[in-house]
Amino acid sequence: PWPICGSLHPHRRHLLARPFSRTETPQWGDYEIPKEFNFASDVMDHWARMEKEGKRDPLIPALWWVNDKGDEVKWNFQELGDLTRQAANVLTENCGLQRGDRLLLILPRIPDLWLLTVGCIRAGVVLLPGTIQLTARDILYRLQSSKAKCIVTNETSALAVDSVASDCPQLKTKLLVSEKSLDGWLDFKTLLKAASVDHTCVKTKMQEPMTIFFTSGTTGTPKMVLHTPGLALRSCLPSTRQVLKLTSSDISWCLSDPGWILSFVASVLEPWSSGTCSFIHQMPQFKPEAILKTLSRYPITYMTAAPSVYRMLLQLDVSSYKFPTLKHAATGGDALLPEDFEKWKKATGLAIHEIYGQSETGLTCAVPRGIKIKKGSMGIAIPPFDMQIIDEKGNTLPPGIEGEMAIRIKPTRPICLFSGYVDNPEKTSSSERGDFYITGDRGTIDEDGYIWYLGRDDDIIKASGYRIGPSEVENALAEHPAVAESAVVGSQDPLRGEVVKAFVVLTPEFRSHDPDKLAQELQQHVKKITAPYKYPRKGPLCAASKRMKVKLGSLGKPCLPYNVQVGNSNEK
Ligand code: BCO
Repeated sequence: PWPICGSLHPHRRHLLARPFSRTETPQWGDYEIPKEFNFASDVMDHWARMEKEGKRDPLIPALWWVNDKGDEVKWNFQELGDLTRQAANVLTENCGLQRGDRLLLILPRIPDLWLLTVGCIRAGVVLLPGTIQLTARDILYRLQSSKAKCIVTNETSALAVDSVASDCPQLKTKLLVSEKSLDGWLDFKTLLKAASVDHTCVKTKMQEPMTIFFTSGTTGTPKMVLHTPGLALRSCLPSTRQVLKLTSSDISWCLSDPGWILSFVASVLEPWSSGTCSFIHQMPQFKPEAILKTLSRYPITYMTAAPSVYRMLLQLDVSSYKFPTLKHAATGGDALLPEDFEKWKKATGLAIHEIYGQSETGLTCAVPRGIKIKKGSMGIAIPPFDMQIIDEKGNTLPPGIEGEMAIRIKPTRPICLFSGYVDNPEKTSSSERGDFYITGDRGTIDEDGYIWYLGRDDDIIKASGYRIGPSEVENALAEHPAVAESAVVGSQDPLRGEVVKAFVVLTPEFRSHDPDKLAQELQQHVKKITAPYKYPRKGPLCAASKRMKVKLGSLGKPCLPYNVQVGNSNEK
């Protein structure tokens, strides 16, 4: 048995109930750690057996993928079992990967991405997901810092990989997922067809690495967040199941990009641990109308998306669409505004349930289905996490007092919490204080155990559900000859929560340039240097060009509520 980390708040005790029968869902207790756990054999193969035994309808796909061209893929758990065993064989036999080797996976939302994800888990290959927005430079950094032996991508990102691969001596294999072939690249689709369906799944120990997510910090380059199979086991725990209450007849759509932990949790772990169908719509670009049409057209029962997605959907007339099967909406990645909750409820009749988590923590707090919703609160901590609000000395604070949101790690570190930042013990230990892992977020807790998020405790910018380190944008700007100095901050935005705002001091030779054009040039420059989602959407140059006269060299007008005056030291 796993010692309980902290006391369980009375409000959360009902979460320990076990409503599922052993025959239906694999069972582990909230505070039990098995010695070994492999999501592929313990969960995916379990559901394949349930299909064979007639306990899950094999006509309900486990993965249902569609795109804008009308293409469709439907695989049940038995088919996914064979295909992911084949994918595992491609990784070990064709790519020469061994247990513990690292693989960088950069693919759009195509079915192969899910095959390779489970293939890695079967083979014990450590998966490093990356968004398709990564530039050549981002890829270089990830390959070098992780020492990944294999990269898997499509033909678009393959060009970027080839431009940097010579600087990555540890990179042994490049695997292409495409209808075309490329010199120097193995062809995944051909190899998959030829691969055997027989594969012996690795018996993964609980402390072994499973996935690494890159996440931005307040300084420097993104950090590598290491997770063990505990992250996957977490989705099978009784209290976690109470959050979403998914069943094997649900169809769940997560709109997050596969590079992020939200997608890993909500399009792989959560649905498949419950035998639920994971639905994917691949869109070349984010189009709110297309999302509303998909929700109307397909029998989706459950959706998860960042608050900005809901906000963008709400810009349209949502009430003119009918979502006949949708029964649950969830959101994570950022705080949901109470007015968006109200608008969505008015338009669809459904509440939006908040989920709070980070790359380091996975699912941390949530508003489980059926509990009272307190608008503006991200819900209650989900066992085995014991979340508290602490002060700067690591003492827990009483209800209503603002402090840092922290997860208890002593006497026992929850197995589903990350095990540390790879090759960065200083950063790992600086994320701990006393008995707690500190999230970097500020908040309060109320008498019922509901957590109320107040904002970041550091410089990190939370824009559209992305976590952006200001220094990454400042470094990108610094490479443009027009930029003498810059400072990047988060700026409140009605659509995206926050957006990146850059204050730029121009070099003398650019001071006479057209500010509009220069602002656009700087934006394009950042999009090329680093993943485009980080580009500054606001800045004195950009904002000024629309609303006020630009006086080059001036800092602009004071921002309300500040009244900035210039005086000398003798003036009062
Ligand atoms: O604003 P622009 O149109 O000028 O630029 C956009 C894109 O068009 C552009 N872009 C995208 N891919 C590109 C590209 N440019 C060049 N090459 C490419 N390959 O770059 C800008 C990217 O901004 P964006 O990603 O915000 O795009 P967009 O279309 O505005 O999308 C809006 C959202 C809301 C769909 C998007 O921001 C989004 O998906 N947000 C959610 C992020 C998320 O899932 N976060 C969860 C993280 S995990 C976590 O927090 C733990 C929770 C448990």
